[in-house]
Amino acid sequence: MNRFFKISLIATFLTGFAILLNSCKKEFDSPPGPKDQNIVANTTIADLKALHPGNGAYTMVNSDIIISGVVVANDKSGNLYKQLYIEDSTGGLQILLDAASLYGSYPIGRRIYIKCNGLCLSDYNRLMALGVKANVAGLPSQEGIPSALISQYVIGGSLGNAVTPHVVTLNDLTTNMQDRYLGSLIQLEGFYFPNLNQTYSDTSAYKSTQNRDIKNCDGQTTIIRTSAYANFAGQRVAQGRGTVTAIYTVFGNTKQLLIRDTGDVNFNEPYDCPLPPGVLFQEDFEGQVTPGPLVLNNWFVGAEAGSKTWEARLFSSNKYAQMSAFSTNDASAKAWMVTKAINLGAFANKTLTFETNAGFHNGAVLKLLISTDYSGTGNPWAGGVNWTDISSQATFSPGLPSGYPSSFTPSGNVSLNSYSGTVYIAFKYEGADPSGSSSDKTTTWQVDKIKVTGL
Ligand SMILES: [Ca+2]
Ligand SMILES: [Ca+2]
Repeated sequence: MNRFFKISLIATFLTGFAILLNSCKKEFDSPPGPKDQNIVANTTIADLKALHPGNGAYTMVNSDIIISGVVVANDKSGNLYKQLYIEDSTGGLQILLDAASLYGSYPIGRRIYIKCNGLCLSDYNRLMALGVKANVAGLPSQEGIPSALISQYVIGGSLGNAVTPHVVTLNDLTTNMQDRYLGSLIQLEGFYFPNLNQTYSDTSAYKSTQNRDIKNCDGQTTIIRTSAYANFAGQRVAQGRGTVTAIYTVFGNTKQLLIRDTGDVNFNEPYDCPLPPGVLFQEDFEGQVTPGPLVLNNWFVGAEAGSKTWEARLFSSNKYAQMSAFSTNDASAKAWMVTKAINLGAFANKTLTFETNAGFHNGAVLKLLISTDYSGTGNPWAGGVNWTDISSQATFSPGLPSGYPSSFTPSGNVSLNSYSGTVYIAFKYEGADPSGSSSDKTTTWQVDKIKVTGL
């Protein structure tokens, strides 16, 4: 072994030892990644936001304000573009940065410091952001901090800081521009998508941003707003009920939630809301998108004859199911709307109620049917499925030959005491629109507030 080789062997050994020591030290002494810089925030996010009066003004920061916050949302999924949301213990704020793939430098959980002197606060329909003031086509505009200047204003700190959403109710969120939760990561519990048959955003070439209603079992509704450029835009919305984590934003007086990706939608509980005591089934159609097809889990809606069937409609802030053969030119119109399975249990007194309204009444019939042997799927008119006509037990709208009665007609109590176990209730429309009008039976029948109780 020559001298040179011996030295290099020792050097290799020492280097290896040093690396070993170094990695041990890292493991025990400091978390991975960069440390917080030698910089101290002197202003809270809430105090910075309080400088901005609103109304789309451009509020220049002219003093050495430094804020610090942890990244709670970035552009990783594409739902946000050229922006971050950061939070400290007082509030959240949208930060505009004129650069793409920000998530590489600013992952969720990274602390950042922002030297605000020279930056500009403004709001877009009351959602506040921090950026720069620019002139676009001769008009003032708030824009992202130019990418070449980002390092002058934004200082990256430690990674892996805890990001915990604020668990709130919809009533906790106001559209006041200084609302503590605006721009912050919040979590709402007990929500679901009333229309399950949709994607998170636009999948067409137009790529328009889309609002999707979510609803809770108290009947409150809010919006999840998603860019068509989000990588989950084409995914079908979550099919259950549960918690949603999101950045709380506003557009004027409208509350809007921005999810970071579909991992923020934990709708893992059963879809249907728990029913009040004594209620075995109820449907008021308020979750429907109108006008449009009825979208109801495990119901059957379809035409036995003719081209039309029951659909969702809205009038005077009330949604309901509607069927009319008017203007179909169908010689026969038979349309079924069958509920999902209703378990009558062992109650002694079981009662069905509903409401109807009949417009332009010229003889089309609405029948109320019940079955104990329908399977819950497939054509309810198929051979072997038995339906009992219990229409005579209910009161139906008297209808008007022209226009509509001023209100729905309650059915009265329809006793289901002779039934037990699982039943299906069907509303069957029977009409016709043959050539000419003398034999038309094209009444518009509307059904709402179907309810079965057991006591
Ligand atoms: Ca209704
Ligand atoms: Ca006709």
